[in-house]
Amino acid sequence: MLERIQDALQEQQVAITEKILASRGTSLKEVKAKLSTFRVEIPSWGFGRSGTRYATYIDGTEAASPREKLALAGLCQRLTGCTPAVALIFPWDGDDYDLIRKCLKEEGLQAGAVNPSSFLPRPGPLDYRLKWGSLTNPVPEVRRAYIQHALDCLGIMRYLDSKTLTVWLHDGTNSPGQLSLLEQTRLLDEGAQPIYDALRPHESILIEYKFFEPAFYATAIADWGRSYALCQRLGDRARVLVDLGHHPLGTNVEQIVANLQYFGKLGGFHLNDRKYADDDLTTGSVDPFQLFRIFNVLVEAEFRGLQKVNNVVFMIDESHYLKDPLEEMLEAVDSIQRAYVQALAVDRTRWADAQKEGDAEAGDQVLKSAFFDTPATTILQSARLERGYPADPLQEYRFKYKASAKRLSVA
Ligand code: PSV
Ligand code: MN
Repeated sequence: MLERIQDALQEQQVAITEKILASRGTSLKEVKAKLSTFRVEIPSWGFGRSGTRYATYIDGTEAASPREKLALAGLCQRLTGCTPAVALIFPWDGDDYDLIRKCLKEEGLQAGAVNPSSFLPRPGPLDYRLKWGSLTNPVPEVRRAYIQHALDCLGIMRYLDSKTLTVWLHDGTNSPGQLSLLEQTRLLDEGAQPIYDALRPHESILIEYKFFEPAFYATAIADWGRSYALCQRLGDRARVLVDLGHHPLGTNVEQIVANLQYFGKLGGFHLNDRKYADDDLTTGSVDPFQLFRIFNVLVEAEFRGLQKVNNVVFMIDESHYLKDPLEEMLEAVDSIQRAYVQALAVDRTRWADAQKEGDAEAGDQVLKSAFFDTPATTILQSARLERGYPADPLQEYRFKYKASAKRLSVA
């Protein structure tokens, strides 16, 4: 009886949703078709436990090894159907590339972007001297060793069948006397060239920027302008990577996205949320409206023929300090899909008319109505069920899988 009522209710919700979407110039079929090809890469490091400089609280829900991380990534894909690729970072993910390849295969996953780590000290020339940077390190031996590490990562990429190298450099200075700013920028451009030159035609490099941390005076790639200039100089296969947490507070991130798309240089995203700095919080947990505004630009760019949404690499870059990492990942994926659905439901004709008429109020109402009034939950649930995935992946995980998982006490 209860089931019949639920089915009838769902039918009614779907019928209302069809009407709402039709009134906005689209349809449930179109939105579901877009959703079915939409993919988000999940990071291996996002399944571990992160901490602050005060403590790291291990509670048994985090993965401790590359194998465990990939097992959770596999479960994430089985629950969502939209996270088939895992971004990897070396040497954080170890050096057993055979094991990684085997685990990916066993879990039905692909390798996503490969990140050479510039910041992690290790035996050899990339030791404590990395504190002076990688490509912009004043010591030539360290610079050469980092370039070699990036080239080794290209080799790993090929071995794992990935096509994207993502580069973030922790390089920068903490005081004006540490390194000439002109020297810093010269070393950056010169050092990046041999890495770019080693790419094969079907491979690409995405270059991330961040305005501070760990450098507090002058980060080498501090903003999208510097990343853009570097990519422009390197060539077509270099594009900018926008990490949502890497801007000063108040920055209009969606405008950066629009500019990069207009100039053909948007490569992808590291999705997360933030309140104060590079907080790496769950995507959409603090400011889902910003996420929607970004997706609104992405959908419009596709509409204008500038860049297809599926040509952008969406990656999650979060660090999980409190919650169960897989739960946070599922929450993030849901928020990202939701923002995409809301953006697909923007009435583009009405918005264009409002702009032409100089009616900012009407324009804002179009966007707000897409954000607040789109029945995103109904759309997402019916799209997931249709593809054979659980309607609510987070609840499915909680009640089907997690109940039997072991929990350690807080260490
Ligand atoms: C730097 O803060 C960063 O965003 C880069 O993408 C790193 O690779 C990643 O975080 C490590 O968590
Ligand atoms: Mn990042």
